[in-house]
Amino acid sequence: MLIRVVNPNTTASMTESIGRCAREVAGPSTLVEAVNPSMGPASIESHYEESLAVPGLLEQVREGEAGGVDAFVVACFGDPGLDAAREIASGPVLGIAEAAIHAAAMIGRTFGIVTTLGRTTGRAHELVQRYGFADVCVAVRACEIPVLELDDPASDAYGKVVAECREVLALGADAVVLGCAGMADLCHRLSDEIGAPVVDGVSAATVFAESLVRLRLATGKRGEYATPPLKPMAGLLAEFELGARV
Ligand code: 2AL
Repeated sequence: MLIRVVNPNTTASMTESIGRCAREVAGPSTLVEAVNPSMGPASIESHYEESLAVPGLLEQVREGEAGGVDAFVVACFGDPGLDAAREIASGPVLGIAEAAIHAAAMIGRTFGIVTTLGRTTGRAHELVQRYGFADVCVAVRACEIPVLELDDPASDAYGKVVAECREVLALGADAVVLGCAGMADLCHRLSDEIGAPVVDGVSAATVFAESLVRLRLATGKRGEYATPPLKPMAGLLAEFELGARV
């Protein structure tokens, strides 16, 4: 089975770290390919960047689809372009927020989210609502560290994320959801430190995607997620015309 994990930002070191986390949980007969787009923002922490990350994500989904990928993971906590990716993929496409939120709700009565910048908390609330877990999510907290500084020791990301995880637990959460793909490698250490389950969406989405393929469940293509109609695309987006060269 081939799972393509797409980091929708263009930072290759983050893609490598995401790939390591996904491979750690994938089964022995699953091949995980971690990729990022050729175009787009270096990290995604605003609506502008989220929107501009979507063409590059779709480029990677189209390419993967042509290459026989069985399932895709969108490895950014805003789940950018998830619906659009489902329209052009035949297999399952899972977002990491979607996967983490569902996993957290299965292991706790309540959960909280710890994310990067405060400005991304609105999107996290919106996704919790979309997936139907608004009553289960007790808090969305930000550690105020930009995505690309998470792995800089000078940022003390680990200490700040631990502090926010503890706040979330103090507010009554049974589990903590990590609100950024760049936090994936902190997951087990954090869980040991705070004494509560910490859910990383990259690994949750990888295992869920794998399970759906094994269950022979794919994206329903009869309605909203049907392949979009063919039509001309102008200007910089001309290559995104469906039927055009991938
Ligand atoms: C993210 C993420 O997962 N990747 C990225 O570039 N930005 N999420 C976030 N909350 O900042």
